Amino acid sequence: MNEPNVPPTVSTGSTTEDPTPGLTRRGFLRGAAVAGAGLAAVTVAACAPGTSAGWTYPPGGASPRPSGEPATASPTPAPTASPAGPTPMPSDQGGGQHDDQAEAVVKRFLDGEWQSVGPSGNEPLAPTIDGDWKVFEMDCSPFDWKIDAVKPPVKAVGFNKTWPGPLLRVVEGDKVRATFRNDLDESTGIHFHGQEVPNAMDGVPFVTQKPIMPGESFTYEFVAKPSGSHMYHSHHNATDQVGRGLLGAFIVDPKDPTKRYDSLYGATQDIVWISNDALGGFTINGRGFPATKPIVAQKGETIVIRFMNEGVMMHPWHLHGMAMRIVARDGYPLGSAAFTCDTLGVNPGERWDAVIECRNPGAWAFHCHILPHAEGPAGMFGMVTALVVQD
Ligand SMILES: [Cu+2]
Repeated sequence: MNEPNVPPTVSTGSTTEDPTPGLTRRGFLRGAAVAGAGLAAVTVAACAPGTSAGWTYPPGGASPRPSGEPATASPTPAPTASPAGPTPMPSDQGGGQHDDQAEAVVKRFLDGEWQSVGPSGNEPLAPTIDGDWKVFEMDCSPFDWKIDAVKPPVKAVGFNKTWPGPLLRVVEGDKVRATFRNDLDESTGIHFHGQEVPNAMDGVPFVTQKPIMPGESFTYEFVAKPSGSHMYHSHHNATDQVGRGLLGAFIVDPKDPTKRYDSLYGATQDIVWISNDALGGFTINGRGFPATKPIVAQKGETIVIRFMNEGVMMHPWHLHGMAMRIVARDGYPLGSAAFTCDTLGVNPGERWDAVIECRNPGAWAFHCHILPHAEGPAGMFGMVTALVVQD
């Protein structure tokens, strides 16, 4: 059942075994241009600083070598350097086939594969209003879901046929009525993870309710509290059902507007990042690299990322180039215990809110640092995306 994107083999490390260490091919790309994805051309920066050989990507592509820069940064003639840019290192010149594969998969990412794969999850679902209730109506149903553009679709289950399901957003104190119609061929039950609901609304079959049988509906009613980053997901046969996508984000904004992230931190983007690690391998918001969506910000912009782990193992999220300020755990503000880091471990069931000041221009890898979840002999896969900071 657990089929990672590629076998969990540790990378042989093309970035560290560069036979020409005087070159700048440390890190994963340099001087790249992002095509598609609605992104302007940006520089893709390596994780290690160094002199730039001014690579362009794709070779001969849109991002010209800065004038005056030598084609190589090393006095040693380099087999990889050419006036055309980052020519893949052919096998007979020591690079090996993994370089070609690694470059090809990054190109798919830079070409905006996430846009062509199909509908995205986490789309906001506006409630209908019934008196003082905010009403959400969803189905639980099976569907085919593409993890990326190449792999065959997986047999997913989810809310309203996306993985993650719709993003539900309310304000602390709102009366919430959420009805789930079960269109699966098995029973289910839905739990609002992190909410202080009445016991009968907790969604655990045989503990607080009968299972929702195929063809039936069940309505959960509660007052939204506490505020913060929460989730809703199956709590029945959950290893399989949540592992296949029956999950979504439930955001409760603080009643006091001055406590919200746009007011507190001037955040202009509020990004939900739900990881999973079962069906479809290692995914971010239901997609594996190179079909993960890049985060694009302007230099000086402040963004918020809400990490949520719906998988069965911990994932340490590592951002290159900038630090993250961690301001809340499981929806609870950390206050004076807020801390700064560049790698944040997120355990199953946890939510952590990170504030990032996008002050360092470039395209920065942003990935799980359990390396078998992110990079293998055929390049990067799975839990990888990029934070693109445009100057
Ligand atoms: Cu991981």
